[in-house]
Amino acid sequence: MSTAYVALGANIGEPARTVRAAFDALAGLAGVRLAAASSLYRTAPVGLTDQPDFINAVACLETDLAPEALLAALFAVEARFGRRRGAKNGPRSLDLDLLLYDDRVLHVPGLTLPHPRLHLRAFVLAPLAEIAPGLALPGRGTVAAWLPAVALQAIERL
Ligand code: PH2
Ligand code: MG
Ligand code: MG
Repeated sequence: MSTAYVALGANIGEPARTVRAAFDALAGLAGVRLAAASSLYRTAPVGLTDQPDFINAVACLETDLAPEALLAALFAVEARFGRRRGAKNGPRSLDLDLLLYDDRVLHVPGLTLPHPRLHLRAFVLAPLAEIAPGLALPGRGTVAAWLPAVALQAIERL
């Protein structure tokens, strides 16, 4: 069994409802157990700022799927929730990003582990710190240690 962390994000439709339903969808995947779910957070959009606020959260999964198979399963859940691939960083009905998979460091087309921007984004770090503050980011220290670096990003726990 491996441990993976997944970021959930949505800002189209009813995002809070979508993120809650997405936790259930993750729990229902074959070969996956939902080990922990963070609170939901309302977060200001990062990157493309002219779009609605996001609802973000993080899930801890225990899985016997390999990273690529888990990523494919995440894409299938996104599609089930009506995800269309539009503008980079633009609005989305549901985004599921694989953040970490054990302490794997991986660079293959379409998948980089750890997620290359996770330590720079409050909308990922705050929910991750809620469920795994002492977790080590391969090569970068703990989740909790990175939190002060993103303290100015607007984010509210629901
Ligand atoms: N996702 C992005 C780009 N910007 N901003 C917030 N607040 N939350 C997100 O999930 C998000 C974002 C690209 O996936
Ligand atoms: Mg994303
Ligand atoms: Mg994504």
